Amino acid sequence: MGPSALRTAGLVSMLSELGHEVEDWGAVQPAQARAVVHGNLALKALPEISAWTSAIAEAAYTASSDAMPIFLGGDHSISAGTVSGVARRAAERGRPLFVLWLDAHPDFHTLDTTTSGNLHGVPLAYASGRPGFSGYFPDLPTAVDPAHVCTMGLRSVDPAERRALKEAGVTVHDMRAIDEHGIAPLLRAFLARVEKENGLLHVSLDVDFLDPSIAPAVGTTVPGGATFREAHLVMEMLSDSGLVSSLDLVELNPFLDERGRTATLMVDLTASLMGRRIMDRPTRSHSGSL
Ligand code: B3U
Ligand code: MN
Ligand code: MN
Repeated sequence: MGPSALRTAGLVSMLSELGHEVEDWGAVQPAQARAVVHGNLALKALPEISAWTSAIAEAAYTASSDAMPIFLGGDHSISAGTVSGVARRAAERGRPLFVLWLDAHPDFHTLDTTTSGNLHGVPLAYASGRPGFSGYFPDLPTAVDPAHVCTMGLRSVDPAERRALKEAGVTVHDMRAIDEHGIAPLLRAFLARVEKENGLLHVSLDVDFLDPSIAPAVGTTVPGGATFREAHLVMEMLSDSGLVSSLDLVELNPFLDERGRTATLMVDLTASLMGRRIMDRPTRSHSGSL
């Protein structure tokens, strides 16, 4: 229902009005699921999600050949496919792929460490080549270097994830860091790295990055999330950078929404990322004269 709600909230017409040429590719069809059995009996829908991951990775690879794909979820497990698909494309182009993960959670569990068994908790670990996926998820053509991953907005991290994030060297800007430093300098530093290394940038926006008071339509609300203004600022800075090459909009559950306000906010945030401005000049995101 998430993709339908984003379409109903005007995603396509908004993009067209901003001057972008849009092709709606509709729904990806999953590959045939095959029996996959894992020792962690908590895992939910492993054969289905594994099959979806290969179909989504293929679609992401194809769509990123000469366009900027926007992937609509659905569960954040789709990003196992989207990130691995665009990583394969980036590698082919000889460009490093960077990932900005905007989420209350790092989604950095392996199949062995998740206790909830919810596979929306594993996509970043899979795409960055953490061990234990082989034989259960599709073979990864190209892993994202964890040193190229930046998570922002974290406020719910399981102990196994905390250890793995440190060990892998993922950049973590949790809510405390955002409160202490402000979101702009943290993002600016990451974007400077992407630019310096001539990278491509995949942005994965989980609805629960946002504070539940402005974005109630998600199954896993966590208090203390990004504000309306922080979220728009992030999107505007990403837009100014010109570095974003693909985007996920995930975890929207319209069943939990209030008159479509979360879907509308996700579309408006996408508009900021795709060029909408308050005034008809780019927001100054660097120090200099005002
Ligand atoms: N880390 C917990 C909670 C969670 C992760 N992603 C979401 N929730 N949306 C887990 O279940 O893996
Ligand atoms: Mn997530
Ligand atoms: Mn989340």
